[in-house]
Amino acid sequence: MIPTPVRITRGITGARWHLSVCDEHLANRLKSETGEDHILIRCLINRGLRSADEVSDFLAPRFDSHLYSPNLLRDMRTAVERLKSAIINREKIMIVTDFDVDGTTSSVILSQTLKLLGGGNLITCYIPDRFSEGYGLSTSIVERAAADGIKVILTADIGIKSHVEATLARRLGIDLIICDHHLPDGEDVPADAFAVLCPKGSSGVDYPNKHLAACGVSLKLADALLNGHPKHTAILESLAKLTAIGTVADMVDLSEKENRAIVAQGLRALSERSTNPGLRALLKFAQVNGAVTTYDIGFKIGPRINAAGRVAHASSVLALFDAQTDEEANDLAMKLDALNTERQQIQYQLVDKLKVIVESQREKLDSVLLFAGPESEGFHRGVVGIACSKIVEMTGRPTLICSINEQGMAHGSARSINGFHMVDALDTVSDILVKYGGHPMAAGFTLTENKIDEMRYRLNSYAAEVLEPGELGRSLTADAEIGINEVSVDLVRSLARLEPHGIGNPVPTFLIRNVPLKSVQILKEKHLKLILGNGARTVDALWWGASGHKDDLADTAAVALLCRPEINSWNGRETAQLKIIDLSVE
Ligand SMILES: [Mn+2]
Repeated sequence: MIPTPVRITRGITGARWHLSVCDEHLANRLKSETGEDHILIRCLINRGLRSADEVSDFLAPRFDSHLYSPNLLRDMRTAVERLKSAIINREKIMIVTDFDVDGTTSSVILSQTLKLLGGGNLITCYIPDRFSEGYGLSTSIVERAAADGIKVILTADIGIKSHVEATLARRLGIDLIICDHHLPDGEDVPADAFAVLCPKGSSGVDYPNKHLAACGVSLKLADALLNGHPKHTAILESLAKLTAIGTVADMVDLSEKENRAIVAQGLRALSERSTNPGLRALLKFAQVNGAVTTYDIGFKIGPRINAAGRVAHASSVLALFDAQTDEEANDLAMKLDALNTERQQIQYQLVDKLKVIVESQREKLDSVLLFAGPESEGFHRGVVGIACSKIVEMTGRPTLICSINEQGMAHGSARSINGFHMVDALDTVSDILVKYGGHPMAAGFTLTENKIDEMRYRLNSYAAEVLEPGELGRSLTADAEIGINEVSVDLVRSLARLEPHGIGNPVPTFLIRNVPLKSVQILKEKHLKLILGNGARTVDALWWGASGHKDDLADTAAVALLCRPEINSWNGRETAQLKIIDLSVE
């Protein structure tokens, strides 16, 4: 879907506006084949759907039938046999995972499953320390495991590039089983690994879902391990809770059928009272009540789990999910909550500091932004990645932030925009980098402090070659243009069937043009409330944090909006209102 610019090219916030182009022929066909509303159909087409079957699967995600067979992952049978024989022969198993949400939820999914199969005291879980050990499996972890008599190492969210470690493990008599989702096309898996479960590359050729998170791969392994277990279905439905948390937090594509089924089931199960004291305590401290949404995971649950690995150690997350009593769980959840508050403060201070710099350079901002500073001045290694995302959101420019330690080494994170492949960009400066890696949209890198200015200069020269000026800056895309008269409670209900939202399936946004503006008022000193329409039927529109735009709307007769319809419940009565994303005076 190629979004085209609309006649109004910029909103009042400075963002460029686009409207998705619709294949009318396809829309008419799907509408007649499915009987669904035409606005909903347009949103579904924008999310990549092309057939009536895809539409019905999307609108009704099913955990019992939308999951693929775990055996489509090459090596699944080998991995299952080895883990089962380890349990029968009482061999020690060590689970090693990443310190983020995807990694920690994988650790809990795998250890709970192996315990259900009788692995109880054979299992240890290990998470490398972000600061002292860094990402991934290392030779020292493998050596320590061998010294401890470990016979099987099971990794999740790490390991796919651990060629040296796999060879070492084999030499030390350890079987390495890897659950990962980071294999780039054309690259081989570690030849000495005992089994590799990965939906991508050579090991995932037969697996249809290329967007499985590592916790999703872990769920597939659990599915295969528990095959024949009397409570197989109930256990998997329950494990979907943690899988949904890891899947949403890892920002994989949620328009994919299998991911959608996992997340929908997980949200359903999370909304019921959990039997796990740790999960109950986590939801309580995160103030998540009632029907849990992907927003709750992304903004309340995920950050609390991540905070441990960002400012302390991720092992406290494992302890939380292992807690046997509410008292123990509450203590641990409170600790995570405090770590999250600490992380937030460090992050807010850094982002505020960078915002001031960005504002002061507004007219002559670099195409690629690169900031660096010492840890002692708030450039904390645990938050530079999140800070990058905030600056990208604000500026629409690829952003890199480095945290410089006392030894003069700069550890950086990078976040990008469409059209600028971050790893390709880092390739062009690889001669001055100590190490780097990542995805098109996000990467990490290390270099010495004295090379930072050169890196900034060279990345901007590269950007001048690959980026058009029009690709920089914030841009917003509407799913469709609708009329103000189409905004109704029924429309909001119909659009709710697109949930759960996330990467690949954003909350739908609409363009409404030429709407009469009846009045504007400020709410709670910060927000704007617009009353739209004329005559008998009016629609309220709320614009959060936009009180500064009130003067721009003086003497305005009509506006164009990029907005999202919502339901306002008041006094038992439901009405449709709009949430404004951006506005333009007509
Ligand atoms: Mn991951």
